[in-house]
Amino acid sequence: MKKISLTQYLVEQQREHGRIPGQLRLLIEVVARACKHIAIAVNKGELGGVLGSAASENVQGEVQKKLDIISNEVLIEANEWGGHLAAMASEEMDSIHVVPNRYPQGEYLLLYDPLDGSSNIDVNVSIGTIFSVLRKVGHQHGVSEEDFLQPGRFQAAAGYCIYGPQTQLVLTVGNGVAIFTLDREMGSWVLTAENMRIPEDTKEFAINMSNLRHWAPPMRRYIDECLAGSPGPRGKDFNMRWVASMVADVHRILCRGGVFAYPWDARDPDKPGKLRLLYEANPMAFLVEQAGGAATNGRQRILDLMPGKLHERVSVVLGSKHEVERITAYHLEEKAQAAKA
Ligand code: AHM
Ligand code: MG
Repeated sequence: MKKISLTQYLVEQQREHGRIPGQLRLLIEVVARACKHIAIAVNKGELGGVLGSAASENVQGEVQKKLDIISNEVLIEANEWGGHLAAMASEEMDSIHVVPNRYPQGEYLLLYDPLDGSSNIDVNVSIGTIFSVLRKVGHQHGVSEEDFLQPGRFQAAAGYCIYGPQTQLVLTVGNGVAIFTLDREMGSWVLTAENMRIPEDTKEFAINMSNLRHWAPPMRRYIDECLAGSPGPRGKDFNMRWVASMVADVHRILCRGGVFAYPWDARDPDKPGKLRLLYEANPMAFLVEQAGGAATNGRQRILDLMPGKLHERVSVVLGSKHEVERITAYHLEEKAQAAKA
């Protein structure tokens, strides 16, 4: 079998579909290279002294792991000198990181969660890097946080790297979803799957069930109906999986279908959800839609949401289309009933 490298894939996407201008290709290749570095650190684990917590918190008050910080730095160092970026934003940084004056500024913005699935780092369970690429649309000089506040449908590219039994890069540039597997001996990314399709129906859901008592009634209704199995209203038995690394749960859904939800819950009613719109929900929603699935916040398409701030959180329901539509319909029914009452 002829091996197609990431570079060849990107060159061909540009040639055939005009989708990847030079700066975007460089950006994707640089992110992919940074992910190789992160993969090496992740693989070394205790041998590299990278496990455990750092003595710091991020802007959202979450304790940072050493690998969160290392991964964030690897992505900054890899990306700031190439001339393809104007600025970066990360789950692990309080504010945006503008490309320093000593380097040329490009037209793209890179957003990322450097190491998603932090709670799994120290227990050797799959984790990942999630990224999203926007174009800087304003023509004003300089770059500000407002430039990042664009609905996800404007993403030029998105993807994630999963550090699991295999290290894989999953990418969309708006023309389907492709998977590249890291060939460690060669040090290169090799195309191993293309045109990923998420089945529209599924019997598998992914949700943190321990939060059930805190969910809103539509979410509980959906899960109760799944749990009722074949004698229940759905007429079929469901299976449950929850890795607690979004990359791993989304990856499974991309490969064999399923529905993932991290809904609003009543413990912190003012917080719309746990996951971040710009670093997690948008890139994953873009990938899932490109593979024929759907992604909503329970009421609206994720990719249409207008972010109000950089670290905005959101409820997430994504995966097999018909299940996402069902969960969304349950939420909209409740909203309509509340409006009538
Ligand atoms: P993180 O970015 O701090 O790792 O948090 C995001 C992660 C997701 O990967 C995962 O879906 C979720 O948090 C798991 O949350 P929980 O531990 O509540 O099940
Ligand atoms: Mg995360």
